[in-house]
Amino acid sequence: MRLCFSALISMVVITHGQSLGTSARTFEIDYDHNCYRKDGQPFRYISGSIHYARIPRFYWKDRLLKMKMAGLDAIYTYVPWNFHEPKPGIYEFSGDHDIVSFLQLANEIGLLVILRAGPYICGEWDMGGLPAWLLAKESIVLRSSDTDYLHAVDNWMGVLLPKIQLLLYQNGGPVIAVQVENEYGSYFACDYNYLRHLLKLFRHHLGDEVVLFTTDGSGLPYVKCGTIQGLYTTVDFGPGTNVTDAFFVQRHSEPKGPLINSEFYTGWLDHWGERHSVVATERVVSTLNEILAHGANVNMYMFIGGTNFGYWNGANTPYEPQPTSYDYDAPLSEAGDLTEKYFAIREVIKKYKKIPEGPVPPTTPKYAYGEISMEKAKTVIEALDVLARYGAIKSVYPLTFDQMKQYFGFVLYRTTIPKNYTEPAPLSSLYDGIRDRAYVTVNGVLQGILERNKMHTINITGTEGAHLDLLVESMGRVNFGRFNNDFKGLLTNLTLNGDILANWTMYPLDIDSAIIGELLSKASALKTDNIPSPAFYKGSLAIPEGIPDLPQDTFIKFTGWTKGQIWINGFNLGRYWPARGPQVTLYVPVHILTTSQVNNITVLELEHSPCETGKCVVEFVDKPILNENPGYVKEELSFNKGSVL
Ligand code: NDJ
Repeated sequence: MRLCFSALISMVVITHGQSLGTSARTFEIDYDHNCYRKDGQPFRYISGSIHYARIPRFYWKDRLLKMKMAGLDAIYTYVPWNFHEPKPGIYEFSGDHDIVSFLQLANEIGLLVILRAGPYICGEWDMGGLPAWLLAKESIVLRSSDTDYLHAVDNWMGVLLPKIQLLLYQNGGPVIAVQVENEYGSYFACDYNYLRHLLKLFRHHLGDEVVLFTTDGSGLPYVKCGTIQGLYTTVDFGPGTNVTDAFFVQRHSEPKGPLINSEFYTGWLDHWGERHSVVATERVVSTLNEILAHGANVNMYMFIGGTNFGYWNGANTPYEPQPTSYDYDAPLSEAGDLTEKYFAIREVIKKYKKIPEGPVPPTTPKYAYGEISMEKAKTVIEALDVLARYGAIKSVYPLTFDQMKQYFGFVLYRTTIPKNYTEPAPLSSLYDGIRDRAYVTVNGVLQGILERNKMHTINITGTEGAHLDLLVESMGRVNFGRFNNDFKGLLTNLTLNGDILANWTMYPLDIDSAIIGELLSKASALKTDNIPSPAFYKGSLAIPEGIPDLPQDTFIKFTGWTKGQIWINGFNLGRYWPARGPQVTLYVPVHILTTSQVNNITVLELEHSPCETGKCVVEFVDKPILNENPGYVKEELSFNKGSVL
């Protein structure tokens, strides 16, 4: 198998004989020498994955420079469709969503780009990057020739790809190759017409030159359904894999051309309630060395994982949502810190190519601002008038989030208790219909929690006519496998003591706008004392001006809190769930902090805060804790023994 290296020697010979210089920028596959060619020269890339949607724009340059200084030639990055088209025809390409600026920055730093354009991307991202509004058609078959799905894909790619076309390598940009779909061979549909449609669509917008490729697991069944003629097959595999066997699978589909591992796993993903995944550096560098010795192209997934800010995390099935941190035990930590894995990988790369001289950008300093007192502001129910900015929707039986065009976060579902239940009565969700967690209150007092795939029945008491409220939370949509069409909310009826509950009033909540608009204090209802109920807590962090090194990055720790969401100065940092782990701190990037005024902290605690009984504080610390794992324990809900009669 003649590879790039032997081509390199022959190229040196030719160089003496004739001028090879071509001014045109070209990037192509050389099937004769089984390698890429860049500007006519043999070329092999060593790449790392970074997802711009998981790194604040403030830090893009810092992370990309660290990747460059590790010796990387290129980066792989995903384009999450739902990050850019929140509603049909509404596009977001500014600020942290400014993909063009991100790619231009990579170009300026001297990093080439392999763009994973989707439309589906997996990536532990909500619904694998597909927008939830596709589910308005309940029968839609995602990732197929479904005409409504393809219509939406055509529209989206008609907006995205013209931007990318201008950034192709041959047009002066950094984009040397574009991935179509993602591990399609792992999906049940195996719809070649869908792939043919995408190939034609991508060629229409990007032209005939750019390298288009697919990525699939390194198994024959995967490459069978994952690719078609006209899309170059690449594979993915992690440390400890037999490299020869893995590339044999690629060769089954591509007898000639460069060997490419598009996802060499440097770590692995986490799920709430499981131990934090770590992969030993020695295992990573040993297989990396083998891959490079094969003369193959490689992309390290992830080189930096970053953060699932807001509600952006995905989930796997059986339903297991991923946490806010996407640290991935990657060479650069979630906060961009240089790790021993980073330097070990850099040493391996040095064996195969010259790496840039000069300083590696340092790990940014982290500061422990200490404990900040929090105070209960309002319960969700007390703030309903400012949270449900579009009012209420009434229906005999519950509607899903998707039917109400609510794509993330929370909906309050309200009905009344139909008769007196002085003894605990079972409140049940039929057929695992809770998507994904429901915080059940009677007249505002927390009774218990129903949870997808874990807790389908709880006992409640209440008087006839009392408010029975379920605050339903989407914990992230399935990003891998056939259950990608992950509808949210109450998908089935609820029964109380066996009788179906009817006549629901639903309040889709726009919490982020209420917090950004500082509306919580304007909510009409008076706040109650500390009864257990989903509630907002407020605090403020003052960072003095004039201190040379302040502010700095930090991590927020939730000792005594249970589960919820946190905003600082209106920025949604993500979910916290120390009661389940493994992460018990959240990364706070410095750019959301200020010294010019107090930093407003808003916490939505869905279960129990320490304020009910103890120290009502959150703490800013200078080190992350991502591996404390109390695991999943059936919550013994002591307070629902009480009576709300
Ligand atoms: O292409 C996928 C990538 O986006 C391949 N992966 C990666 C895991 O980090 C990531 O999702 C896999 N995902 S294999 C499925 C995991 C099922 C538990």
